[in-house]
Amino acid sequence: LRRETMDRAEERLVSMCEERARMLQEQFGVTVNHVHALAILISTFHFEKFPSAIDQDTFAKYTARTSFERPLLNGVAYAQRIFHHEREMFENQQGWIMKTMKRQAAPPQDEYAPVIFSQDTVSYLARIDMMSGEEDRENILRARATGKAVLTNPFRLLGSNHLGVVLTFAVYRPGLAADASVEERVEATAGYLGGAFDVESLVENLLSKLAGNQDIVVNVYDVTNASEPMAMYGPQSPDGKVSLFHVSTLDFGDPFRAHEMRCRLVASF
Ligand code: WA2
Repeated sequence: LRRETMDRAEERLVSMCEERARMLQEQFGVTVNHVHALAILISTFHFEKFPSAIDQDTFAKYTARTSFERPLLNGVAYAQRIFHHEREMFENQQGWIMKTMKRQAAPPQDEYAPVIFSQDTVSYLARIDMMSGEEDRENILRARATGKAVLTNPFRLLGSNHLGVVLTFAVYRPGLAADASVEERVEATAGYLGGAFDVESLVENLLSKLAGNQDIVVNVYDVTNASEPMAMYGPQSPDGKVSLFHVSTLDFGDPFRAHEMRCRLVASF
């Protein structure tokens, strides 16, 4: 009888964990696809039209109206690639000076990525050189070399201080071949479109709507380095005795990274 109870509980845990993992992966996927389409929108209406058909107001309006397509992002922004020799002219044209993530004047660098368009929900990103943050900088370099969606480590986001990950797509100048080399991609890079998955609050909101939510404890980890899993979501320390445990793999669309969901059943059964 005891064996049977355990078997049934285990079955329930596996199905609840798989349901949550598939739902989270699905929402990640649709969000990544929509940000990809936004990157193409920028290249089409900002770079292939003269003068550009996008300014801060149109970007803010369009991204607010389409935010339902990106349920796990707290907002999107576009950062323009600026070389050091262009900086003075750029700042004069914009009428503002770029700043670092720590809100200081940006020190001289070979190149910069100041945010020129932002959704109102992340207006605090405006004017910030995204290359001044370690995680964002790594994402920018990998995004433009690959032409694919890239994700950062989990880290504390600007604004909310919530645990999350940043998604970045490179925006290329028109005419880049589909089979372009890394050098050609870097050369043709015009800017970066991205946003942050606020995992701490938006995943919580997603999971809280599911039946049986009180009976299961969910953690999500970045396990890119298998020996050093990085916490991405969920309570820090396991509470109480762990009787049943299940791991579901997650695919968030960045082949460089690996993620997994770890579930524990907590209710008495
Ligand atoms: N977006 C939102 N919150 C953040 C953040 C970010 N990056 N970085 C730290 N907190 C404009 O890669 C280009 C968005 C980065 C895109």
